[in-house]
Amino acid sequence: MGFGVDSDPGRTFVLLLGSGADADPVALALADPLTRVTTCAGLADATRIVASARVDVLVSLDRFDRGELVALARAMAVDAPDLPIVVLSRHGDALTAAALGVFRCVPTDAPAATLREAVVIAANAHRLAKLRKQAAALTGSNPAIDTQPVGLDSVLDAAIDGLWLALQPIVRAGDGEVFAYEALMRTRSELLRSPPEVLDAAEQLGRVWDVGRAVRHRAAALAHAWHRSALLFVNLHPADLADPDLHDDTAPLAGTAQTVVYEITERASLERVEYAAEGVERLRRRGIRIAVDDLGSGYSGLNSIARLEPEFVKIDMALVRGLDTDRRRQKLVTSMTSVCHELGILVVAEGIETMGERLACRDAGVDFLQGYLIARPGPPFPAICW
Ligand code: G
Ligand code: MN
Repeated sequence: MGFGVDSDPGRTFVLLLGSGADADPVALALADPLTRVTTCAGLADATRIVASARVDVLVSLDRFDRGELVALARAMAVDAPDLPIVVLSRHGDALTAAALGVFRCVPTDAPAATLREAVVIAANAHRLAKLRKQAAALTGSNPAIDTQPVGLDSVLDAAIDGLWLALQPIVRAGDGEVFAYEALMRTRSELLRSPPEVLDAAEQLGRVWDVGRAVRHRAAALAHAWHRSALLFVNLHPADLADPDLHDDTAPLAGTAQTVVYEITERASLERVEYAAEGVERLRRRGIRIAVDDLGSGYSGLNSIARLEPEFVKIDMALVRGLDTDRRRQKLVTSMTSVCHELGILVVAEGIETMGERLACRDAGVDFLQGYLIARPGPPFPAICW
């Protein structure tokens, strides 16, 4: 097997990273009359081949060293920004792909057809990128956007730039009146689509504060235009509690303490976050209220309630799901709610999708309801639909 020249437009040249043998099972699975596969073992070989021969798609085997893959992805982002990298990974998730700035991740145990399909899509993307460059040259427009390195930092920058807040109403269980809206992070980014993907990327880069600041900046713009009595619930990452900007009197949202409730999730361990309790205390001194989010999602029981003494708790949708048909869940939610009430804490049930769940929440004594049944998150201000 070997590499051809550009006069072979119908063919796809794949460089398989992490394999010393052309008889590698993955190489055999990929090769067909139109797909040429060449193998190479390490970073140095890969860089040399990419520089000297035609390569349309890089495929990295699970055993290709992760550190070398990161180094290669960084180098390719500069030297060959249009060259797609497909990564075989035990955790074939979009996040890994975005984090490495690679084109796509395929789970190691996926069928061969899935990998072949990813390679075909990658090869087409590569063709398209080349054609767009030719078109740009032809029309005299500037193709700079295609040639910028796509490191994780710039992926995150783009996600933060395109960040917006969807609102989801929280209504009173008794009369269905809007009590508050939760601001939910959304992004227009292609690579980091969901909030957890944005936050995971930010965590990897040590840039969680940048995301939190952007969220609060957008939330402040909303809060200042607020002509409603409703409260605004804003999600905090535990690390945000140590951000000086959160506590700065001149920072966004600082002037709207009475309107804002910060949600702190139960999912993360607060013990690992230095200054968490102190951070909450500082917020409270400024009159900001706290909600413990995702209660019952599995992590720390009632511990965070004791530590944070929140004004609200939000019962996780995993507990709400099927509440009307599951006696154990009903007992649990009823007991949780009554303990919270004894502590002076108001209870929100989130993720309500059916009328049965809504009625069961009311029967359990829950104070406020949130979920698709009532309204999906949307641009300000989504209408209630029940
Ligand atoms: O962790 P937190 O509770 O802040 O996350 C809320 C997430 O749940 C948001 O992304 C929101 O879009 C989603 N969500 C809101 N209401 C519902 C619902 O009724 N069903 C489901 N499945 N998801 C919901
Ligand atoms: Mn939340």
